[in-house]
Amino acid sequence: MTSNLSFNRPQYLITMAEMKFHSHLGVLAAEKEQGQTIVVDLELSCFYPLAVETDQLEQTVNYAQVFSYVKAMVETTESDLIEHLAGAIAKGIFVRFPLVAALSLTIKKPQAPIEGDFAYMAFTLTASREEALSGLASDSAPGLTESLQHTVIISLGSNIGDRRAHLAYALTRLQATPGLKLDRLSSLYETEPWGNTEQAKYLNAVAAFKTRLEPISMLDLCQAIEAERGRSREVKWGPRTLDLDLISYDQLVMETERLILPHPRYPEREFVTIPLAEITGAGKRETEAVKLVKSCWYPL
Ligand code: A4P
Ligand code: MG
Repeated sequence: MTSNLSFNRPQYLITMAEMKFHSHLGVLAAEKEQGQTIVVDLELSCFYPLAVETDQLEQTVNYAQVFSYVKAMVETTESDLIEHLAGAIAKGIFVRFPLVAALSLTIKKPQAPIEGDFAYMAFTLTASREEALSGLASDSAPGLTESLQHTVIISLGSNIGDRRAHLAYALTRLQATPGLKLDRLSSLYETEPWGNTEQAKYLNAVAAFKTRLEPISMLDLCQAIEAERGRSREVKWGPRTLDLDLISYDQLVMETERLILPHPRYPEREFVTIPLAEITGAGKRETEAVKLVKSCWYPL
């Protein structure tokens, strides 16, 4: 299989070649009734998968999950055309697998109902995340950067497992979402637990993103990312693999059942106010409870 992707900086490629499925795809009635073999080749160009360092399956694109998804799509499709099926699979992969930055997908029909000698008929689709998902966003303005007019401040915290890897995963995942761009990031701080003090120390940081997403979509996204790191909500202020709180969204003041802005408790928490002061230009500072660990800890 030859690569259809062109790269202008180091990339990470996952290749899934010659996956064979039985499908009822096709224009002709005979194809729909009897079905035929469909062969799929897939190349996934990824954002940096932390698994390269950590050897953890959840820090890369799990190709077993991608395989199950492609299989389900091909085996249950009601499409007539391989072009249509390819478009649906590509979009579904970007929505489900946030580390996929671009992909090349080829769907082959070795038994296409044509008289003659051939290996297969095929369609190839190559797309980037931004192209594939731009139509799904609330405004589909072509100048994506121009429409990133809001500033959202997010506080990141972790005190279970590989704390730094959890925070880096969250940043990578947020960056990979269309309509969000990392603007400023604080240093990494190690902090004494606040609230419930019978737990391990935290790593904390604060990040500012430019965005066009609505506040509630930001909350949905943050909670989905927490869940991906196995976050469970058992103890209030208790230990957690990953906690993402929305500190502010522009100058917006709002109070709904799910979301309060600015975050109601942040002014009393040094693990937020100290990194926040750093990114808003007040300079770096430390206290007994909030210690600077590393300045450049994630590539901006
Ligand atoms: N919610 C309302 N407004 C917001 C907002 N602005 N951002 C709602 C995020 N969520 C918001 O949050 C409970 C609910 O708050 C959410 O379902 C959302 O709809 P949660 O994260 O599920 O619950 P929680 O984290 O147990 O409670 P809480 O009060 O949000 O705790 P925090 O504020 O997240 O604090 N000590 C140190 N050193 N470092 C830490 O990072 N973190 C915590 C947790 C405790 N102690 C800590 C740290
Ligand atoms: Mg929280």
